[in-house]
Amino acid sequence: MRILVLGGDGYLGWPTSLYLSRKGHDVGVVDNFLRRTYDNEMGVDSLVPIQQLQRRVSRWEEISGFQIDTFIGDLTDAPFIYKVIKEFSPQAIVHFAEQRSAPYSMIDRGHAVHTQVNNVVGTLNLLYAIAEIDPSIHLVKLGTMGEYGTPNIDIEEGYIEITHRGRKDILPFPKQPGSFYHLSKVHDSHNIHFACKIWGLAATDLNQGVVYGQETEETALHPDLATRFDYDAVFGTVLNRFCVQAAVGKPLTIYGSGNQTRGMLDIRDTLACVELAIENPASPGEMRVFNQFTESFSVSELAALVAEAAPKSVNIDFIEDPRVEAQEHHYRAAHTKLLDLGLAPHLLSQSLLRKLVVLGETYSARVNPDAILPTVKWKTTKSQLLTSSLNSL
Ligand code: NAD
Ligand code: USQ
Repeated sequence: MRILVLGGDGYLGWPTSLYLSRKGHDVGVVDNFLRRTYDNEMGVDSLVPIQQLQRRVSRWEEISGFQIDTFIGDLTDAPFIYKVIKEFSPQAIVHFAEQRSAPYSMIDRGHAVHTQVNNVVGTLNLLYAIAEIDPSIHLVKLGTMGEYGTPNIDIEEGYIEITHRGRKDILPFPKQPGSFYHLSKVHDSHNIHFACKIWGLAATDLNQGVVYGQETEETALHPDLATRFDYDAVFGTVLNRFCVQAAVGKPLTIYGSGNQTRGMLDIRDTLACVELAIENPASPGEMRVFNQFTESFSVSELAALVAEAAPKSVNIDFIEDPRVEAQEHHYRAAHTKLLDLGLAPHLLSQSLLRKLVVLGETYSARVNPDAILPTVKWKTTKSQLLTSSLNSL
């Protein structure tokens, strides 16, 4: 198939592009290197050195013999994305290309606005481009489990059957996201749902949990093919951070009680899930939702597992939660649809955790110790709010 991967220079987009290319698909990568500019803004860098996109692609072509087309530009630039879709003529589009950090979106007004404009406008441009150029293109969109929040009932896959005052309907599952980033995903989901309804588009919304890991079969073929690995408090995700903290002898940073529970998955399963969604497309007019995670853990459970895997002794610190989030909550989320399509999960293992700690040790000289503790707080003070609103005048 001809598959366009939006955000194909990122943590997940790059290994997905290689994986699909190796499977014999014609892959095109779109990216505007926004993620690399956030590194400059935040004064951090991927733990593992990564090559520029053109270097990565030429190394891949040399090793695999498969070609990957690249298109450098911004999804919020409508003429750009129209041109790419006309030129590449994809049958499926995998959309990873968003600002994906919750803390980044909560820095201040400007970062919240940037996140929502980048994500919501980019996706809206894409929906129009698909509808106007070729409505048969299957859109596979990366959403997030965080769209649901932590309701006191079991979470379903996208939709819930509700009986109200004697009448029954199947409705989108209620959304209670926990950051302006997670909210941008909810806005996207609504826009995609509506576009499927009015234009007959076919879309799969992959409500993905927190991803961990760094290596895939393809990225392991050469150091130039490595994907990024973030450990800092803004872009690093919880388990990846804990492994690097253990590697450099810093205490593991549990926010609050540590009883917050999240759905998680191995990076290799992200690739497999995307492939399953592409191979089994949604029908015209359908917006399907798959909950894309394989296991759930509380933050404290993750810290204990990392401490057990680390070769040296590890301290665990309970620090004040910089976020506003439920720490004691019910968490049981359905995730059977991808398993039904044949997903064979890589469950979290001590051997993988050890490998990630060793990765942290290998690149410990690249760790910026000032980037480990969280600095972004969800609760904005009155004076900050005033400055923010004045800035917008
Ligand atoms: P990432 O930031 O590493 O990759 C995103 C890529 O998209 C970057 O290369 C960035 O430059 C590009 N991009 C962003 N905005 C763009 C725009 N307007 N035009 C063109 N390119 C743009 O993020 P990731 O961790 O690879 O996540 C990919 C997707 O998966 C995101 O949508 C994210 O919300 C979702 N997701 C990630 C995780 C996770 O744990 N990493 C979990 C659940 C969902
Ligand atoms: N946490 C800690 N200590 C840390 C880091 C995080 O206790 O050092 C806690 C957080 O408070 C939170 C949980 O761990 O309760 C998860 O935090 P995270 O930073 O790993 O994940 P999150 O902010 O939710 O975002 C990440 C990705 C995002 C994706 C989301 C999936 O950055 O793109 O959408 O995971 S989900 O969580 O299912 O919404």
